[in-house]
Amino acid sequence: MRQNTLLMPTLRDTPSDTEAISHQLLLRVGLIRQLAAGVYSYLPMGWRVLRKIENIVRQEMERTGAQELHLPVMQPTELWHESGRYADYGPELIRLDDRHGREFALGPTHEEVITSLVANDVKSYRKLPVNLFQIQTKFRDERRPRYGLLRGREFLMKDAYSFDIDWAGLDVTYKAMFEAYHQIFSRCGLRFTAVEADAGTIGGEGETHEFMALADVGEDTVVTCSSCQYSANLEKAISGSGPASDELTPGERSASVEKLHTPHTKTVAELVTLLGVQAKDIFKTLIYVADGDPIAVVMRGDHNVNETKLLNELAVTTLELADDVTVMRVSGTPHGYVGPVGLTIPIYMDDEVAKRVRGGIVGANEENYHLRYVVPGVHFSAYRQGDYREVQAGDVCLHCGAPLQFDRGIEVGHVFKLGTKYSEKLGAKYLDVQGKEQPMIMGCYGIGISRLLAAVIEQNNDDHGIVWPKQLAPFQVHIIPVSVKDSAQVAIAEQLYKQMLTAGIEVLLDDRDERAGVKFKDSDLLGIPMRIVVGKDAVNGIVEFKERHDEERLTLDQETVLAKVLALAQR
Ligand code: 9G3
Repeated sequence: MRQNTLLMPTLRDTPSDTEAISHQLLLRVGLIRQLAAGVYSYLPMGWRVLRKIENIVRQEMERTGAQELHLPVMQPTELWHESGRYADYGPELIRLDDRHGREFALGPTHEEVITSLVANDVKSYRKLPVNLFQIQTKFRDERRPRYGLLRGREFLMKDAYSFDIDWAGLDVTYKAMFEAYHQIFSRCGLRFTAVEADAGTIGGEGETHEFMALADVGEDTVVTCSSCQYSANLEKAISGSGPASDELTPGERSASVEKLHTPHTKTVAELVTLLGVQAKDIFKTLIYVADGDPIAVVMRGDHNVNETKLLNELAVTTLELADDVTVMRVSGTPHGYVGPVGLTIPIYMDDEVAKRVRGGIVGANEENYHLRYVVPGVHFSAYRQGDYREVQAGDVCLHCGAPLQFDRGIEVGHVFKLGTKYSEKLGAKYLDVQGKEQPMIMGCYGIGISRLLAAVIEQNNDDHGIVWPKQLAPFQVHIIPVSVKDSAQVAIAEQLYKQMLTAGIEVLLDDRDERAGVKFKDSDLLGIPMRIVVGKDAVNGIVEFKERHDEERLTLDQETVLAKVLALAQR
């Protein structure tokens, strides 16, 4: 391709109000332009890379036997009423009325559409399993689109939906997708990890995994064991805690609760200072409102509530910390002095509290007072006990005891075992070999294509611009004649250009009448893996060769540089 007419408007400076490096570079290199918040145009070079990613995804999906199809963006909202999800997403689900007043949603995902399609056209076990995928624009009206392509309101997703006759079949399909995802992200040159994840509102009875691209800008926290394979999203992560404290002596068990005057001591830290105790000897009580009902969570003072775990335990849709009025109403006490003893609302006690058989310090449900030697199960009883704790630095792996490490991750893929959640609601049934009607067992598998483009840039850049993994670079070679007014330079550049085109190399020729400095800066920004500079030595048939990822510059004659490019391009 000749660069003179290429629409690639590079920017010298970092655009304002951009925090993510990928957002800055996508704009500076001229790969995207913003049309509206969270809504982007892909310029030729951006679209060229996106299509390379899509093709890798297509190849690996089709290798598993999945079939590509293409579903509408406009979805009749009747389907969302049928699946029962219409109200789940509120303003995030973009809706419109057509000219006849019929309501449509702009598809944020396609479970309802694909399941109703399969329900109508697949009836027999002989036609299963089937795995259907598309690469389609999705719409989600995020309240706060941010970080460019990392969180947009209109974005490109590969979404696949599998239909099996039973769970064993789904396990086979899920495993095939899992392996295909490893292939896809590896071929994209991404550093990633697959983590156990929380199914969230998508529901479904089975396991789910997320594929996380490791990057500091990532909104997710990935917990990984430093020695065994354990890896989980923090939302779901579990860990080994310290040893259970030993049994109480009879004397200790009979020790009665002691009331402590603790004026103006509302936080764990203040209690630790006032009483000279450790945070783990304190049991803090947090009041939440779950689907409108108040509940209490009792947690060790040095631990934090994992609200995703709590949501799953409660099986509610809304959960938030109670406001002061509610705290006063349910405990008769202001913040900071609430405790479990005498509470009438259901108490959810974390496992780590139950292990503190020697008892702990709790709010006395009286302002400026706490209680000491309160033993779980003796002085208060829990409505439910479980793991509601957020794993934290210093915890050890539950499986092998090694220390856990914490990384930031960008979710670029998410695979789910759905079971019959949609096939029941939308009537996707098949006749089994006995002629009996059975619900299909489903799975769904997403990859954020446009988000993946940004994640690759997050992981592959330096001070001068993008350093593409060679499989994704918009071109393999960049030929730069220093001056298009120098006929010797132009002649060599044109010759090399034609030789590479003939050899099937993807080559970009910078034929612009621009200063050398501008050409080199733009070349560094765009990050093509190999660069050939045709300068003053052109008269002797000598050019300069440099790879984008290192500083070494070679001066080579024409045939040597061609041979080198061909050799590197094949690898
Ligand atoms: C909505 C809106 C936003 C959503 C959803 C529905 C996320 C929604 C979860 C999924 C699950 C999988 C198939 C590909 C892989 C992910 N955000 N999810 O269902 F109406 Cl507004 O999309 N879908």
